[in-house]
Amino acid sequence: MKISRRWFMAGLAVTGAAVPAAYFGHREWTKPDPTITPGEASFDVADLAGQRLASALRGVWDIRFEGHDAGLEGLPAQGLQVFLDIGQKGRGVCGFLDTAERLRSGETPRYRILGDLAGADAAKLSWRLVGADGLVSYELEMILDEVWANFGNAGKGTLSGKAWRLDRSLALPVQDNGFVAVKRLFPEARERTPLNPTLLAWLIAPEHRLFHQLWHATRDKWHTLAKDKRDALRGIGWQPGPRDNERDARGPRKDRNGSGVDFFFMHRHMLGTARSMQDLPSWEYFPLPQPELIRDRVGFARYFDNHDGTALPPPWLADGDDEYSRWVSDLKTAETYESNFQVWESQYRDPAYLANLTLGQFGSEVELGLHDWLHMRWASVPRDPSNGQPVPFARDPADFAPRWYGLENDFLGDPFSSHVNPVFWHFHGWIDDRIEDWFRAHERFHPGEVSRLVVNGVPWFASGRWVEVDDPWLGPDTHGCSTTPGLQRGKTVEMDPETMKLALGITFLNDEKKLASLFRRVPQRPWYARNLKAKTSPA
Ligand SMILES: [Cu+2]
Repeated sequence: MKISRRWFMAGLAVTGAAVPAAYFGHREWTKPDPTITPGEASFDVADLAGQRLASALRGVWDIRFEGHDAGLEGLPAQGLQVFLDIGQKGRGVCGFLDTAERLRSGETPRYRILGDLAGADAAKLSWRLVGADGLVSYELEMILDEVWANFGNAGKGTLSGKAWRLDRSLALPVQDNGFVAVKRLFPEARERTPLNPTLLAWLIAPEHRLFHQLWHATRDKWHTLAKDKRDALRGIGWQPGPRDNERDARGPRKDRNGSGVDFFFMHRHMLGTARSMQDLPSWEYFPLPQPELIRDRVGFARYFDNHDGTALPPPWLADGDDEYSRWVSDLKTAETYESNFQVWESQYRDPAYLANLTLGQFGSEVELGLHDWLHMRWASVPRDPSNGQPVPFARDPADFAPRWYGLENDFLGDPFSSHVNPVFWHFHGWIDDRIEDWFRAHERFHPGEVSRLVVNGVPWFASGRWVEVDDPWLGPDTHGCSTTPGLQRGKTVEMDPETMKLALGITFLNDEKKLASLFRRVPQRPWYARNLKAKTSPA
């Protein structure tokens, strides 16, 4: 049995005097107690709830004290901050409290926070402050309150509570020293390493957003689509690859059908155009995980300020889908960096590994593994641009409301918006550079078997034993069926935003009635008519 401050203070309040309270305490001490001191320690890590609490707490907080006895000895009243760090599955809380400047300097902060989350819940946290003399000088009791708490880390969190001086006798009147700490929101990459206005204007144009989404969508979904959907997409020129010999990206033959070549090629093509508008260097290595506060306080501060735009946005929660929430949070751990990303970094620069792969196999492997994970590891919680409210499952892929076209929609997890995010270009640069490693590997192991060739204005490779296809797919521009001009000058019907929305609707909608109306809008082109005839004629 331990006598907590609350319990003790309650005792004082009830009895109205210190002596009876002490007597009351004594009675508790001498009551027979069933608990014993614990045995050997067990290996404990934070459970999911604990990890979520840790993730809500980790970071930089602005703190102010209020009340008659506000403040901490030796610290100014204004400009104070708290740095808090907790290991990924950790239960120990480490932190510092001082002015924002001093926390970022080489000087030792005046207060260090010691605490733990063992058995903690957000409604009641209690940590100690260790002062410069090495003594535990204050106790902080607080509760965590989050805006949009259900989404985890998506809104502002506040910690509010009381600070108690520990060198003050409990017999003295209670001091009035409250505090409120507000968590700083994670600064997005676009605030730190913005794309220039020319490039942005090109990227956010409906045409480009829809193109990038549709290019990924039809090849991602193709193997799952029913024949009427496939035919409708063929009808508007948006089948992935040559008609009737499409190259899906996720079906059972994805690694043999050349879809990986399309993946590498389309992004190299896109990078070339973007780099003509802005210098977009590739990452040389994947950015490192968050530095530990206790070892590198200045690095910790820079990381949470996202100073170079490569820090990981915190994970978020998707209500009712624990599996997805857990996946998002696992993907963002340091362990995942060490267990997966570093392995990819090594393998995809290893000639012995690369020389066994065709370009299509390599592209497919990168696309489905590393590439998807890069997108999600660096993704921030998706938000509705109209009010900033988190939408954990992101925009519906067939929702084309105008608000989604704004600059701030640069969610990395959706090809409609991912290319608007600066991080996209730096990691796609890294992926693109690996194609050159692949070429060098083949030059070393079987020289002359892969030869360079410019295709569609892009430095590329001739098809052959190691390159499956000679016609990498860029959408209707390379495999469309029509040169009929669309509403926009210099564009075919197929590249018109309305046609692309139609194609996306066909790809994603499952409502029979809505689909029937979409099918009616598919123009009956000559090839489509021919196709139908061939299938129904007895010959
Ligand atoms: Cu892409």
